[in-house]
Amino acid sequence: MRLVLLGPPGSGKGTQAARLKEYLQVPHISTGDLLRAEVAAGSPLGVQAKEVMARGDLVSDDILLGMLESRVSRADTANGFILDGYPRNLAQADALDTLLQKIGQPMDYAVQLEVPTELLVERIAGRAAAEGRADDSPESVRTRLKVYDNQTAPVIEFYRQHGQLTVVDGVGSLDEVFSRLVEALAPAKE
Ligand code: B4P
Repeated sequence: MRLVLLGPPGSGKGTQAARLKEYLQVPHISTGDLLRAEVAAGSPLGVQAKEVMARGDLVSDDILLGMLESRVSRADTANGFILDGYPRNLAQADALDTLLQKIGQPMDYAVQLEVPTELLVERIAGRAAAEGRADDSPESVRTRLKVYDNQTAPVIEFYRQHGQLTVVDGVGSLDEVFSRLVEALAPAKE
């Protein structure tokens, strides 16, 4: 099962991917988590990414693709993976297509979590208070939402045109959203 989770910041991608990995028994690959690990380790890549992430902008496509290629080539992805946070623009969507063709593992699902903007802002404010993530400041959140509208929203259209898009309502409790995802993915689980 190869699944891409799409949606704006705060739509619940990371939250639901953490649950879906248990259900589908495939690894959860979050490009945000991979980048935050590089930042925490102080690697040259992390040093480059830190400022960009704190501003709420996208880290360069080359860095992301290199990171993704090396993660996807690990043995634990033999039965698939859940990709969270990638692709975030059309160039990344094309690069992912090429990568999956190269490894002979086509995409099964692109799932969009749909959540209204007011609720996104509310959820991220909640996380800012609880966890203090560097990119959850109001200014950075405004940038992330703008970047999403300008660069990531076209990716939704890309998957719609390829006939791979499934839209899931992301409003509700964690359990409610998870149940909808399970229902949407049920045919693939059988
Ligand atoms: P990410 O880590 O992907 O951050 P995100 O979009 O905010 O999503 P996340 O998964 O963390 O949050 P979620 O909605 O689950 O990216 C961070 C940065 O990394 C980017 O801005 C960029 O700089 C860089 N980056 C990552 N990938 C990149 C790429 N491909 N190319 C370039 N740059 C890249 O959760 C948010 C909050 O909502 C949580 O507190 C959660 O508890 C809450 N929540 C979720 N579901 C809820 C629900 N149903 N009800 C109530 N609260 C809920």
